[in-house]
Amino acid sequence: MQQQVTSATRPASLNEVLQQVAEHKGCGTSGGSGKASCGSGAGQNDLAPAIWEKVKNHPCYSEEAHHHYARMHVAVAPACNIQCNYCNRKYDCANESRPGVVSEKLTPEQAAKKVLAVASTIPQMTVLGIAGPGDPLANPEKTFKTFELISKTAPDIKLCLSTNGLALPDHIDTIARFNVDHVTITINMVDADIGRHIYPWVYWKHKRYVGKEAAQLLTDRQLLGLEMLAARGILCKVNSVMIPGINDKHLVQVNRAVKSRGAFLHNIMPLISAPEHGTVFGLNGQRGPTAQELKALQDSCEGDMNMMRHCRQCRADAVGLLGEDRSAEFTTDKVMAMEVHYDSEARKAYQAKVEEERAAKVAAKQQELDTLAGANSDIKLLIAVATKGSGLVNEHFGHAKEFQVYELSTAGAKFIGHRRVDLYCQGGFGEEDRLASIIRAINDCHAVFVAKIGGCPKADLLKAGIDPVDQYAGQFIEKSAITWFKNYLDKVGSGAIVHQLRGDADIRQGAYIAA
Ligand code: CLF
Ligand code: SF4
Repeated sequence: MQQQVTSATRPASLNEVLQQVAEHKGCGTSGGSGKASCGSGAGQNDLAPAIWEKVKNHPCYSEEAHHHYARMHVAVAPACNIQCNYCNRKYDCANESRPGVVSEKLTPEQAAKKVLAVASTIPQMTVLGIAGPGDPLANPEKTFKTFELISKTAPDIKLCLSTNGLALPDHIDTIARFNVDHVTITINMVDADIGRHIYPWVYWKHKRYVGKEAAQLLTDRQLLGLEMLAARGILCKVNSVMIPGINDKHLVQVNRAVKSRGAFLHNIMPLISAPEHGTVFGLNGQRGPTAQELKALQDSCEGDMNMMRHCRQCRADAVGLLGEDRSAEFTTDKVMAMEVHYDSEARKAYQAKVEEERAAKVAAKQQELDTLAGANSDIKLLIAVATKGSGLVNEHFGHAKEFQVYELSTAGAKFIGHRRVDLYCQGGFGEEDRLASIIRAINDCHAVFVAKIGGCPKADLLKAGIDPVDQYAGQFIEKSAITWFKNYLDKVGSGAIVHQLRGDADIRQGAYIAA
């Protein structure tokens, strides 16, 4: 029989963690506070110091950090102990970005060398995650051997793990022993009647379970594992895949269930489903959510819990800032040929510079925000931003592979997601079909901020009602957005323009096509 952990039997530290989470949650309800501080957007002043220390340079646990710090995954865990209807790990395309996809599988020793090579080349790489391509805890020897090697050679790198949770309760002690301070569990349901439509089978203790029994076993193990992690003070994030018609309404209940068990952050991601992926959902035509459906669900959960909105649904061998992929620079052949000098002092010095830039960004935003104080308007609107990172408007429209989306209101500029797009610029000329798909991807936005843009796309964007804004090239995103928004409100106030609502936008489902 499984061990049951209840609030009465919870160790004191779980209650402490729940208390800390509850206390910093005060920032969570949207609007009003004047700070874009909800959920993973929480900053230094919103979190208990011990928690801030853990999240401040983790690009997934802190929205602010994801503009500055990178993560990498090593694909040491090929096997899985369950089947999800949205997963097919046979698919392997270097241009594809979605979970479960990798170009090469590594041994722990190869992985350890790769981590040192990346850390030496990308000093802002602060987190090593193991996220597949199968389930890390269905491959415990390889996973923990990798952590052991890295904790010895590069102790400044945070260790992170992402699991389906089935085997999690069996590995809590080992996770704690290796100082793995961040664990993600993918929880798509807490009701087996819903779960049986997502999981055809699970394999546990040498036995295959199917149907409702499989889903019940999985949810029991996931929630138990979550409580056990929280009891150890290990920060736990829950990922949920939003599957319209199957678990979309139910995810509000999942949100409450994981919050009450001590989860730090909830990340609701759109289902990626296309026939060419060969997944059950892809082949049976199961659709993913639209941008508005996803945002409405995230907004409805935000009152109850910290929400992550900057997830890029990474490959299991991703390298770089979230949203960029540098894995091609670190293939096994290249890494094995590299002479690596791991210099933790140089990394520290670089990261100190990053912190200076980050502090300047926060100060600039706050200064601009202060000038909005007292503004009285119910207007909320979205803008899209082309950026290469560092929180700056520093990417050309035609070179953008994604746009970051911010919601502007009198409370400030709040990051609410990103839209991946195919490159418009094809080496000297623009591709008309791609422009149409980019416009559909940001169709819910009033403006797009870019470092530079050509005449043709500018005209088409204007025709679609999206204002192409290039006067903030090289400047901080949030400060620029607030300045632009004040100007927008002035124009509405003076009658120069009429504020209009925008329509919905597409979340791109197909494979990522690199130019
Ligand atoms: Fe990797 Fe996951 Fe750790 Fe991040 S990713 S194991 S917590 S270091 Fe991050 Fe990628 Fe989203 Fe995962 S953006 S898929 S949430
Ligand atoms: Fe695929 Fe992960 Fe589900 Fe396993 S747990 S089937 S690797 S998505």
